[in-house]
Amino acid sequence: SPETLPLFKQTFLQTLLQSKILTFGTFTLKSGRESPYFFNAGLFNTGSLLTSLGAAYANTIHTSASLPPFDVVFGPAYKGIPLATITLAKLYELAPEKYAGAGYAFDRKEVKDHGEGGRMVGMGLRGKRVLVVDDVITAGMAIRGAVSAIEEAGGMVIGIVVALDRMERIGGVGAEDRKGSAIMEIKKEMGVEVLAILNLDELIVGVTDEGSRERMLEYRRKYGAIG
Ligand code: OMP
Repeated sequence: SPETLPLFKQTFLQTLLQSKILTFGTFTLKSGRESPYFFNAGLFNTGSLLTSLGAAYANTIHTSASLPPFDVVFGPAYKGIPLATITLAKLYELAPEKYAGAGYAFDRKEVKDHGEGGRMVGMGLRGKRVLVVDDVITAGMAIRGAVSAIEEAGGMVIGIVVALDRMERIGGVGAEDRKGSAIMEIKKEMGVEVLAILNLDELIVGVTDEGSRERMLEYRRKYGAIG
């Protein structure tokens, strides 16, 4: 039942359902898979929703026992930019002493050739431990790009936090050769911690509509990561 989830996850899930950020139906993903549910982070477009989202990221980060210390919260352009800023502001509210010195940064899509120039905005990354904040990881392409940009700027990625881990096997519609998820591969390959506010298993626990839950279970049997 939903009551087995930590309170902040229950609250977050209720917000997702009420605002239709999490919706049920038939959706074609980037991978070509037909998913019975979709998470649309673009709908966090009010002050109230943005505040709940920031609180959920901040709680996930602050209560993690495995995430190493960090100096900068980084959000990849464009969707990661409001995520990084609201998350750092909410972390500061949770524990002002702990996060007083932490900064935020983001990248530009195009390199600026005038004024202060460069690709990065916000706290400098050189020699800093960086936590990346993003929305959804499916195949992990967007995240890999962000990690290279941070390393080029002299930063060291220590972790990644996303709103939703779909826990899917890597590949397209017929990819039965791979067993792990993008998040599992990123953890192994890059040696960084990857956290999610919610994952598919938790969504399934929290979704009370029988039909939607049944279709999510079926989807998990078909495309769920193993291991
Ligand atoms: P990767 O860059 O391949 O990891 O895919 C992440 C992207 O998938 C997101 O930035 C979205 O464009 C898209 N997406 C969602 O936003 N929500 C979902 O529930 C599923 C997807 C998706 O297409 O897999």
